[in-house]
Amino acid sequence: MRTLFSENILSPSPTPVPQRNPFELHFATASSLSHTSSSASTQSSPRQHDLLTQYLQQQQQHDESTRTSYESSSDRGHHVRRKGNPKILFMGLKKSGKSSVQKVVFQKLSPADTLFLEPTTKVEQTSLRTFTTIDTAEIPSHLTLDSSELDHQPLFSNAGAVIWVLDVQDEYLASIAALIETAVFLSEHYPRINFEIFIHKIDGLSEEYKYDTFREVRQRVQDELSDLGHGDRSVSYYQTSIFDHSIFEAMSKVVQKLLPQLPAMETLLNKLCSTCRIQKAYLFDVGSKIYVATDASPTFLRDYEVCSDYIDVIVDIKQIYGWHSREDNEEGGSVASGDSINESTVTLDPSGETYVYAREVDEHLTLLCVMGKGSTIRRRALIDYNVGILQDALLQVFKV
Ligand SMILES: Nc1nc2c(ncn2[C@@H]2O[C@H](COP(=O)(O)OP(=O)(O)OP(=O)(O)O)[C@@H](O)[C@H]2O)c(=O)[nH]1
Ligand SMILES: [Mg+2]
Repeated sequence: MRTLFSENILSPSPTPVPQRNPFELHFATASSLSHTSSSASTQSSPRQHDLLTQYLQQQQQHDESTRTSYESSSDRGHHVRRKGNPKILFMGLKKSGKSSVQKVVFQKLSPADTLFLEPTTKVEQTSLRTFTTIDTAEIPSHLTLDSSELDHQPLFSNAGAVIWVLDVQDEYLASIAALIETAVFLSEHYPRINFEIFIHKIDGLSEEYKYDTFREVRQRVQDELSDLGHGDRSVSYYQTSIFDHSIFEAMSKVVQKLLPQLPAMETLLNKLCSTCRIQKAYLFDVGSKIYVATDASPTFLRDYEVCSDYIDVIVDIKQIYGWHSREDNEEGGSVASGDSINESTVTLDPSGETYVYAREVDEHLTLLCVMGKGSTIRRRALIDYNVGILQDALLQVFKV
């Protein structure tokens, strides 16, 4: 399995410091482990832990030293590190779908039930406790930016992203005019806020019309921003619908840009994928089904869909039966709860060579790996062990 990008591209530094691969450490001792069962995955020697800690410290120092050059050289908005929780503001015209998006993604409302949502009349703020706390706020369409009722400072000063929800099933030229006003306002007053456009309700369009609409909206926005002297404003576009996986994928990408832990998580997943020949790895937030990080190999919607459906199955089974921790299983043994391994696999083809491997990292995060051909059962002990190392590293990343 090869990764798409070299480490040099992933790293913002022009001369990246060579990094030790934490997953290679145990291969030296792999022969002694290959006969052990998956329980080996949470046991590692103090020396390995030391090396892993060393690796993480190097990573943090490296991140610190490159932060300044990265931010100044990149487009405004991308991967800007912020203190505090990610905060996302939803804006858009009336009935464009702002409340629906939030409720479907973060509150598990069924898409069909969004029909009965009441119109939003005042700024509604919500705080969601997932793997981290995500703050969201919906700004009702009647509160324009020049309205005296709208107090910008508390809303925008600590926001990470503004999502403009544009309803493509409606006359969208008025929405484009309003979003340009917002983009210009943000450029002038809050240039560090990411501006994201959800070209929303695409479920009602034919394939061909979907693409044409996407292209037209993007072209108009870019032209108008250039005419107003804000052509360098970085704007991201997503085609979304609450009736399929597209809304979760788009929201994943928006949230990822606000996570200071993203570079560390991506590096760890890349190393894991290249070492264990994993086709694609996702780190999912189970509650919302958004993925908080993935490796650098190309993302296919199908992989994401399979993993996302698998998360549903895991959650359902968990709700019915619960997880049996080793603590429950071992008679009288006092095993720390962190030592229990919650993992499962589902096979995608009759040969059993292609399968999805799931492993719970903590109560919120689950790692899902799409295993390609060649990941036979004989490699499972190594994969389990590697994933155990990754799990420890991720827990440290979130602790820092
Ligand atoms: N077809 C389709 N309809 C959607 C989608 N998202 C939302 N809707 C519908 O759009 C309507 C308006 O949704 P809301 O979420 O209330 O929109 P809003 O922007 O919050 O509306 P206000 O708060 O009144 O400004 C509802 O009937 C939803 O069912 C979508 O992706 N596809
Ligand atoms: Mg609303």
